[in-house]
Order: sequence, then C-alpha cells, then structure tokens
Amino acid sequence: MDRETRALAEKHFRGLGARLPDGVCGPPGRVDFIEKPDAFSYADFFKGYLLPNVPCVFSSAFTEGWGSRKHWVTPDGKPDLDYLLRKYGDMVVPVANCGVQEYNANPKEHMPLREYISYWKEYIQGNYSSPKGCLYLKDWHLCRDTSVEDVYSLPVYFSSDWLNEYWDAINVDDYRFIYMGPTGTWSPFHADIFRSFSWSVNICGRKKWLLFPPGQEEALRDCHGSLPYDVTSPTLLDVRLHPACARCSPPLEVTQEAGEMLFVPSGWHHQVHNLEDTISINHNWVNGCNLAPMWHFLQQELHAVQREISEWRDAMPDWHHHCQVWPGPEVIMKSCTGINYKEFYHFLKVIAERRILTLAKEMGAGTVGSVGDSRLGTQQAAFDVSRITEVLASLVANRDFQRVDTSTFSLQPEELLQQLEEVVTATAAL
Ligand SMILES: O=C(O)CCC(=O)C(=O)O
Ligand SMILES: [Fe+2]
Repeated sequence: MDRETRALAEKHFRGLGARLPDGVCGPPGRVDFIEKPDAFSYADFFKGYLLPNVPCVFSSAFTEGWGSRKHWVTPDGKPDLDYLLRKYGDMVVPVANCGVQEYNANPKEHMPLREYISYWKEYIQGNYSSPKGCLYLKDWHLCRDTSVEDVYSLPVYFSSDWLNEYWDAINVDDYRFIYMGPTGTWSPFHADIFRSFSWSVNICGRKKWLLFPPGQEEALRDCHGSLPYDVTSPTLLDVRLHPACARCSPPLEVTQEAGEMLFVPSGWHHQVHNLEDTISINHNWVNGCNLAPMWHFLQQELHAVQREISEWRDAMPDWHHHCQVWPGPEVIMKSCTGINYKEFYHFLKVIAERRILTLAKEMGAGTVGSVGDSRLGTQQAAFDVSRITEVLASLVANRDFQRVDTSTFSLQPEELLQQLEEVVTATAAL
C-alpha cells in the first residue's frame, strides 16, 4: 500500500466515524471486468473495490500460471476426475445434498474423495441424475489437510487476510476452500461468515452468481422475518408470503467463466449456481476494511443469543436452578457463531502484535521486515493498526465484553489499546 492510498483509506473511515456504511443501497448496475494484470495495481483494487465494498471480476489472465488450471482440467476443459482421484482419492471431503433443505442450508456428510468422484461419474452417465440426489463437494479445506504447492498462489489483491493469518499463527484452522460439483449443484442464499469478503476462482466450468448489496436482503424476508433459501423460488412473488419483495431491486447477475476470479464484498448476500461441471477455489477473508462490520455482526449474534436465553428464562419457573448448569452466552455464541468476544479479542491481539513488530522494525533498526504478507509494506501495517485501534476501543467500551473474565489474558485489553494508540501517534507522519 502506498502513502496516498493509506491517507485516503484513513479519511474514508474517519468520515464514517463509528457508524457502518449506510444500510440499504441499490446495486451499482453492473460488475466491472478487470482485463489486464499489468495495468491493475493493489492500490487500484483497494481504492476502486475493497474500500467502496463493490464486486468485480478479474479475467482469466490473472490465474494463467496456476498449477490447478493445468493439472486438474482435461484438454477439453472438463474436471480431470482421474487426476484428482490419483492425487487426493483417500482424503475425506464434506459433501452437501443440494436437493434437501435443512434450515437455510443443505445437510452435509463426509466421504473419501474417491467415493464422491465415482458418484460424479455415475451422475454424468445417468444424464445428470442419480438416486443419491444432487451432491456438491463444498468447503473442503485442502490447504489445511495437505501441502498444495503448485495448485494456486494467493493474488496480491486478497493478501491482506487477517482471518487466515490468525488461524495460521495459532495453527488451528483456515478459511481456504475447494468446491466441486456437476452442473446443477448450487449454494443457497447467504452472506459469508462473520461478514467476511470472499474471492472465488473457477479452475474449470462456469458459475452464475446472484449478488445483493448489503441491506437489500431485508426486503426478501418472509412474513415471519426469515431470509429465503432460494431467491429464484416463485414463492417470492407471493406478496402474502414476502410482503416487501416488490421493493427489492433485482440482483446483480454475474456469469463467471473458467479461470476468472470474482471479488465478493462484505455483507453482500448471494446465491451461486454451477452452470457446468465446475471446480473452484475460494477464501474468506477479513481485514481493516471489513473489521467494523465483523464486530457489528458479532454484537448482533450475541444479542440474538441473549434474546433466546431470556425467552427460555421467562418460560421456565426454576430458571435459577438451570442457570447453574447451563452454558452462558459466551459459550453458546462460540458454538453457534464459531467465535465469541474472548476469541475476537485474541484475534485482534494476534494481528495487532504482528503489525506493531513490523512497524517497530521499520522505524527502529531501519530493517525493513514485515509480518503478515510482506508484499503490502509499512503503510498497510500502519493502516491496519489504526483500524484495530478503533474497533478495540469499541470492544473495550462494550458492556458485554466488560463481563468477560480477562484475568487469564496475557495482555489486558486496556493495555493493548494504549500501546496501539501510541503506535498510531508515532506512525501518523510515516
Ligand atoms: O461457489 C459456491 O457454490 C459458493 C461460493 C460462495 O458462496 C463464496 O465464495 O462466497
Ligand atoms: Fe458465499
């Protein structure tokens, strides 16, 4: 990141103050197509798409050298199922049944990749039908489970990725996924975990994306307040079931071709259909640009848990007896949302400490070094620190966070906040 981009970004967030970008907005009309890698810098992406939180598609030239585009695809552009079988056949993968609705998702089971590939071959032979239904291999953590050298490389545009940096640092998990499935497999309407961004590259095949800007999903709720499972369902036209649907603008529709890369902004609900036998790679990622929406989302999640608990409490005369044995909101939130306030603080702390180290090296001994993605440099580290400082200040002031037992924390939140404020002052003129 260069100085001018950092100045612009910090001004952008100062302008927003503590509030989030305005809720409902109409779709931008069309999605930009970025043709040439040489003519498109990180700063261009940051200023044009990441900061304003709008989608874009990158041409297949951006993924030209990827090993997976060579090895996972047959000369006629189909998934090379035999190659995948030879290379990864024994690995256990998650598989969703697209024909069965469970809440607003599909039930998943686990099976060896060899079993999924033999299903896929049968499905093609059976003219795209099978008594087993329409099965979609989703959310396969290939990178976590094996070495993926020569499969793909992280595009610089998506390299400020604190979520994967955090999981890598504590060696627990990741948000790097493989999707593969025949024509007709699809992902129901959703927004990504923690209001993260995602990027998605088709290794082969084509996808149709229906994208709704943040806030538009409100008009799609049914008369009980639930979001739809399938936005293409004719039931959405029934005004008794979906009273506000007429107010919703049509989604942005993107057809993503083989090799192309799509940037999905934060909080945009979407639904995805594979138009051909398709393999894709995607990451979910969070950084300074969507940290505040992530924090806002976590507050909403905790409030939902608290509401649920209080409904149970009101319905149960001997609540105080149960209270002793039942888990508290932090525990429930961790199991429902995947992260609670305590872990969110730990996430901020891990990233903050890495950025403070980068900046100290830069300003102290004069050594240029960077923790995180070294392609992004000092200005990015300074920007990251300013974003963490703002969100940490809000976390520290939060009543629910003040109830969390921090006695075992290696660094007290107030102390970290003070350290960060000092770094912000020291790096203002960099
Ligand atoms: O490709 C799919 O089926 C879903 C991908 C997705 O939802 C995402 O990348 O955010
Ligand atoms: Fe998604």
